[in-house]
Amino acid sequence: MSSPFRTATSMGELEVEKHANYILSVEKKKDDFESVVMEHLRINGAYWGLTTLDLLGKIDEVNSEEVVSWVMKCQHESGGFGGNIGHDPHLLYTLSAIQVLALFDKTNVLDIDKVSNYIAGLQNEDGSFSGDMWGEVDTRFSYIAICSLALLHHLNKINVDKAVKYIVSCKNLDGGFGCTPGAESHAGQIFCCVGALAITGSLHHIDKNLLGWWLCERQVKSGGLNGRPEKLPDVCYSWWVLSSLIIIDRVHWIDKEKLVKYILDCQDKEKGGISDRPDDAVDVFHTYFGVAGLSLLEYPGLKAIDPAYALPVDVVNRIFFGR
Ligand code: GRG
Ligand code: ZN
Repeated sequence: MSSPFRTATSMGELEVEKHANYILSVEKKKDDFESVVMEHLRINGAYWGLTTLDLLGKIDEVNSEEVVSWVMKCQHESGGFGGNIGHDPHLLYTLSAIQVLALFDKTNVLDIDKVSNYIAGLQNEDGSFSGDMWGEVDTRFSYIAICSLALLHHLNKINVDKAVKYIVSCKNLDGGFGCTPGAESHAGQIFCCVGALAITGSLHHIDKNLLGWWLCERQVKSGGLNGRPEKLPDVCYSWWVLSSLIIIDRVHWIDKEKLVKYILDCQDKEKGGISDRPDDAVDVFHTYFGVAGLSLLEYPGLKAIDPAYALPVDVVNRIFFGR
């Protein structure tokens, strides 16, 4: 990969210390606006924040025992996890719980059969997955089920062939994927489908040149990426689009240097944190996607992140290769 960092000084630099302090401070201020808004998805916030800290080399500043004990209190008797203590379980929170435990090498505290039975129980006859007992179906949930079960070494609990068939049925003529069959292609759903196909060894279902073309067209003049045609750029697509391009081996089709500059321009250089667009308010979600995007772009000093599992590569290697 050619280096996107030739003009690093003219682009400014990643404010590593400030972003780490911003994330640590959000964790402490449990009563401010962002925390209240985040109350019902605190476990997702924990995954975004902690993964960012790990990529920045700062995860040791967190008390892992406190986090692990809190995560385990979010588990429901069904085996699934809620977004916070006492909340209803959902696949969205269950993946974050597993990912947070994986970051701390603590998946062994789980009753793996119980969690994986909860996940497998949400597979439908056509191979799709519902997000919870209420039944909404979406390729996001196919990805979450497949990623979670792979991380737990329990993919055999579901019908993988049918799960793949369902995902392929959500493929569109433009090469992209939507949330259900016939739904419009969107970069977020493309990440889910491409990630799930990568994890299950099914990438042959993708027309890489066609999809790569659609994805690289997401780059706009400012260097940022949007999520579908005619939409505004947003730092979070540095993850959804870039991870997909890397998985299908077409990342060299975008201008990496311009994307690095766009992400760096979205930093709050005083207080820390990254926003969706330059000069907007920062939040933990976009700070995670900005740092994860820079990690995918091999920005110096950051840990590498795995584009399919959305976890640092060393964590993924520990899970699959025991090192
Ligand atoms: C582990 C990274 C990771 C993800 C877990 C929840 C999930 C699996 C994936 C979500 C994929 C998804 C649908 C992302 C899109 C999020 C987003 C920015 C939606 C905004 O859509 P619009 O239509 O915005 O409001 P645009 O940008 O199209 O105007
Ligand atoms: Zn966004």
